[in-house]
Amino acid sequence: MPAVDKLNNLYRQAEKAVDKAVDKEQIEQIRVKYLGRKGEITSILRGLSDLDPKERPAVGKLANELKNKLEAAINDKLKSLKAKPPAIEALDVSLPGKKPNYGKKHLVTQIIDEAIQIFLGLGYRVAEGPEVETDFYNFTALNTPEDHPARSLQDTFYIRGLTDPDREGEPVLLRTHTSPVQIRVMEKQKPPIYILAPGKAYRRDVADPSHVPMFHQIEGLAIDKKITFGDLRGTLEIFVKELFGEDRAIRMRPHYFPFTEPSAEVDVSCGLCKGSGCRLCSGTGWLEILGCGMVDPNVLKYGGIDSDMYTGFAFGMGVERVAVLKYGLDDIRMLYDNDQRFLEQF
Ligand code: 2U9
Repeated sequence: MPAVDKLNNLYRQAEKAVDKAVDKEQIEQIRVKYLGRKGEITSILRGLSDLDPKERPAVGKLANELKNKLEAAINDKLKSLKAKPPAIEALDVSLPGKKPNYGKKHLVTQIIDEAIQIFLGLGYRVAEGPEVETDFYNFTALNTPEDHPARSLQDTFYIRGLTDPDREGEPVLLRTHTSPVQIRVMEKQKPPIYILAPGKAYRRDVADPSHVPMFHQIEGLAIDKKITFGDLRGTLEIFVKELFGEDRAIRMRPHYFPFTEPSAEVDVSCGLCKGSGCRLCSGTGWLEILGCGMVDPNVLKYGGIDSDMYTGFAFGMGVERVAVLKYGLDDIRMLYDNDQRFLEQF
């Protein structure tokens, strides 16, 4: 191909490329390709001496002209790229915005809040107390025998080196239930007492699908004249139906706790199979959710309450367990993995 035609072709290619270029980098690539030290137009200018002497002047003139023209086109393009408004101005403000990722209450907090609302409606108030407790409030005042396994180093987190300033030599520990809160209220307040004690509790359990060493409890205490086991049953029935649904039933089975006598465990009818038996309820039709009983007179005495004048009932439940049963969770630890894809479902 004659050198003049080759030059014209190269220029047309270069011109098209400049036209299409969208940023400085692409322009720079074009400049190097055609006008750089080893660029295609530069090479033709450098190779003039190899051409037929008759062709040289015309090729040399055209090559210089096209080189200048391309330089000018490149400079113009760079200017127009700079002058272009930033992409953000092309934003369509009439489009709906991106939904911000709002936080929400943790499932455990939601269940505690729901329980509080139910019991506020029954005339209870919320009581709180320390998570670092003394042996007296956590065990002794709750009628727990000195040799009870719950007091062992295997089951309870003792705070090494700390002892109760009010009771010489007695250990300080992380409360294993929220019950010491109720003892503290009994000490300060005369009956009638109707309180709900939600909060954290600690036990030396290795985490597995149904245990975590820190968990939450909701406990309740009612002390008044003539409080009966029937009041306890009625209260729990109202609570369970409000929390799980009106179609659910409860049943009570005799049990033993050091702090209540008589004591019972409470089951709710299985919501998955409606009582006929399934995987969730291990074929029984019932799910265990609560423990309860009439407050042992010894416990009333430890709280400074006259057990001849007053009776009371108490109950307790694990909040994480309620979450597992309400939503059929496979593993309690999911509540504390902090995987948002899990947590945001509730
Ligand atoms: C006082 C007197 C009595 C609280 C009670 C239970 C039964 C109970 C368990 C449920 C599952 C603990 O989290 S769990 O492992 N609790 O079964 N708790 S009666 O009784 C009290 C509390 C305070 C002054």
